[in-house]
Amino acid sequence: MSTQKSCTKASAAPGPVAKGSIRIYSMRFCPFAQRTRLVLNAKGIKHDIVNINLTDKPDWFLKKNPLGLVPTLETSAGDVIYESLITSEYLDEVYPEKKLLPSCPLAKAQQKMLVEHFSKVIPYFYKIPTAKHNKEDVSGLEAELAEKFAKLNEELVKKKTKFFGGDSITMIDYMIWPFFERLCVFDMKHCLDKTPELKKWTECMSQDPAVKASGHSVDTYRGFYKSYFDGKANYDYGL
Ligand SMILES: N[C@@H](CCC(=O)N[C@@H](CS)C(=O)NCC(=O)O)C(=O)O
Repeated sequence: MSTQKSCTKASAAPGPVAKGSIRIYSMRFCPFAQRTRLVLNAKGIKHDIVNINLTDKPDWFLKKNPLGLVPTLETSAGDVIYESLITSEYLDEVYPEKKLLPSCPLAKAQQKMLVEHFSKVIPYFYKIPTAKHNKEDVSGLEAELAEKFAKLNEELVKKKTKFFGGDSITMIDYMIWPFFERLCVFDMKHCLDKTPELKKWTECMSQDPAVKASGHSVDTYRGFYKSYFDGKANYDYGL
C-alpha cells in the first residue's frame, strides 16, 4: 500500500508490508524523511510510502512510533525503525548493494561527526523562514548561516573532492542535502555566494537521480511552506 494523500486519525491502518518490500511512513515535505527516501531511491530498494498527516496522526501510527515522527520504517516482519539517521544507516547495512557509508571505521566516524556539526546548522532553516514570515530582519541570522557554510566549504576545499565523502555521492551528502534543497524555496540562496565549492556541490547534487526523485518543484514547496508558516500545514499540497 502506498498513499500519496496523508493518513489522518480517521484513516484505516494500512495492511502488512509485502514480502521483499519495506515501508516508510513519511511526510512529503519533511527534510528528515527525505533523507531516508534518498537512501531508498539511491539504493533502489523496493518500498512503499505511507504519508502521515502530522497534525492529525493516526493512533495506529503512534503505536508504531511513540515519538510520532517521520521517517519511520516498517519491515515485512513487522519490525519498526525510526529516526532519519538510524533508518538510513539501517537501510545501508541491510541492503548491501551500492554502499553509501564508507567501510573504513575512521571515514565512517568522520561522516557521522560532520552530520553532528550539521545538526547545529539545521535550526537556521526554520529560524530564517519563520523570521521572514514575520517580516523581521534576517540579516544577522543569514550572516551566521553563511559562517557555518564557510566551515562546510573548507571541508570540500581540504578534501579537493566534488562531494563530502569523495568524488561520488555517499551518505553524508544525502544526510545534508534536503536542507540545501530548500535554500531556493526560502530565498536564501545568496547565503552560498561566498562559498563557491559548496555552491558547486549543490549544483552537482541537484543532478543526482535519487535527488531528482525525492523532491518537489520550488512552487510546490513554497505552497506547502506558506500553509505551514500560516499555521495550517497542508500536507497534501499539490496533490
Ligand atoms: N530527529 C528526527 C526528526 C524528525 C522530524 O522532526 N520529523 C518531523 C517532520 S519534518 C515530524 O515528524 N514531526 C511531527 C511532530 O513533531 O509531531 C529524525 O531525524 O528523524
